[in-house]
Amino acid sequence: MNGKSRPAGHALVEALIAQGIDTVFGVPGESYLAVLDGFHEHRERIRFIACRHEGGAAFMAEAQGKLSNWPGVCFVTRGPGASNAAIGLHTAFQDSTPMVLFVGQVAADQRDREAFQELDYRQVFGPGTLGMAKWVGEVQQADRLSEYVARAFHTAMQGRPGPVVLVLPEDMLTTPTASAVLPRARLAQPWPAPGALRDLRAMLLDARRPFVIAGGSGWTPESVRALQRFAEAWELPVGCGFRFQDTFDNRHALYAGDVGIGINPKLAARLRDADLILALGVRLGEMTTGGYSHLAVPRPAQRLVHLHAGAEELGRVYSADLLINCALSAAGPALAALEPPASGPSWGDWAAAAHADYEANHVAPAVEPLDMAVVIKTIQRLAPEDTVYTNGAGNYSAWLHRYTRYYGLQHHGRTQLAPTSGAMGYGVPAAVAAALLYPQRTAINIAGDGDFLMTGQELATARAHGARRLISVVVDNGSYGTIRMHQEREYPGRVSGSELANPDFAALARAYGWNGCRVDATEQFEPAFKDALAADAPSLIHIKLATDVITPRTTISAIRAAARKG
Ligand SMILES: Cc1ncc(C[n+]2csc(CCOP(=O)(O)OP(=O)(O)O)c2C)c(N)n1
Repeated sequence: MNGKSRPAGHALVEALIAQGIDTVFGVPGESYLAVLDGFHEHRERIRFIACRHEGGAAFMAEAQGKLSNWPGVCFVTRGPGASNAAIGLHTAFQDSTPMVLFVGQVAADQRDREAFQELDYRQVFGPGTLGMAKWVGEVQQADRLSEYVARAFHTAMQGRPGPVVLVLPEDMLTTPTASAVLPRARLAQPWPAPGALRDLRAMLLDARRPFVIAGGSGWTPESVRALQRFAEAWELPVGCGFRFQDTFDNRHALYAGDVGIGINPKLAARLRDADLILALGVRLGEMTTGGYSHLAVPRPAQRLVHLHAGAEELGRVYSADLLINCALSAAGPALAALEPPASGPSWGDWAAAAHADYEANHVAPAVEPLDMAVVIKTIQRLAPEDTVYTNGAGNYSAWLHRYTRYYGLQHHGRTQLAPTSGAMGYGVPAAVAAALLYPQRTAINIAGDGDFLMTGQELATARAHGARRLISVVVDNGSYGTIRMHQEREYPGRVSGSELANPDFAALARAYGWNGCRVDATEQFEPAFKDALAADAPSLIHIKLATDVITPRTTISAIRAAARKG
């Protein structure tokens, strides 16, 4: 106890400030008025960004977690608010993003009656390895609030990072407490066992075609710098895991491409041909392993070293030859300490060929009248180096993933906000969060027409809170194109449920106080984008793309023709 009594709702805000949080995202509810009052009390030190939908708020907090490498924080009300927020929790779980979701709860004397908006959060949100949260806690006593908040931050960060849910009964929040807040969470950093590093060195010396897949959540700039030194010393080709493309510098001569959806077929072949895979920080999920095909499951043909921050991830799916439990902040320095052989490894040609394949994949065939490869390359040519790129789910993201050269996170921290969970609607709120949290940086969202309208209401949040360097590029093909593509493969010509009738997105943006314009041909894009970069307000560029232009590699008509033949 520190002697100063205040409502627990205020103590909660003080506890967040102690954890280093200066911005939270949420939608208010009558269930946590005492906390909202705490935000008012401490408004000089922490801000509550009121969003337009809890899905948007939860995505923003998830993006905050990715960008800051520290838990993002979201507040939502009981049942309906919590239900809306579920998509952000699921994304944080699949993406291993640290996040704390605070949820209102009915007062203790109303519990278990299915009182108004009552929900059993422990049942709904997990925990479990296939759940939505690492831990669901309920603060029953005001005096124990700081204990719970501290545990929430530790749990979200340690091991494999992820989301935590803290449930706040209404009567607890108004109860006075004199308990002191706890200091900012200090994290335990597991380092690899010395024997493991010796074994890794021996395996590297034995290998003829080694390959590194780097990614996952928790890398720090220093650690990635050291990872690069390790790769250079051993001449190792490096690929980045699905939607962790910003881990290793894509401009580096050892970079081999992204190991995700729409993978360069030559890279997929190279992975299968490798004799040693170092999986560093990635959990080797379905998208990074090409549906568990580049690495056969559970026992890959290649020798496998799996390094991960969460001990529970190791050996969970793959039977690896060497398991290393190591925080990603420690992984780079640990690997950089491995002494390369005196005569130098002899994989230079293998690594150079991997990089040449990546470069060749960057060359795009011309497409008329709207060339998405040119659009993406123009964006990166003109945007500042530390721009944060965001997207949700949809085929449009294939161009972004293929043609953007992400800088390694040693340069500007994370620059890619993209859901490995494949959640549509992620990109707009993620970009809004980036623009509000880092106003000196530019945030650029690329969205599909389907994707955009799932969370487009957050344009209002951006405007309300003064976002400026924020651009959304909506790729409108009049279709839930990804689903259309799958339909044409499985049921050629039988289009069902995947067509969209769209609003005028530019006009919609203007209604929200954004700039808005439309682009129908490639040459119109550059001037429109320059205007958006120079503008003092957020801008939306509405791009019209033919439905047929479905991926950087093929068209709907080609898929349909092939499916009819086959
Ligand atoms: C929240 C959510 N709902 C549904 C899906 C299934 N889904 C994946 S991609 C997609 C279509 C995306 O359409 P659009 O944003 O227009 O992009 P396109 O594929 O046309 O480029 C759908 C419906 C999903 N991934 N997430």
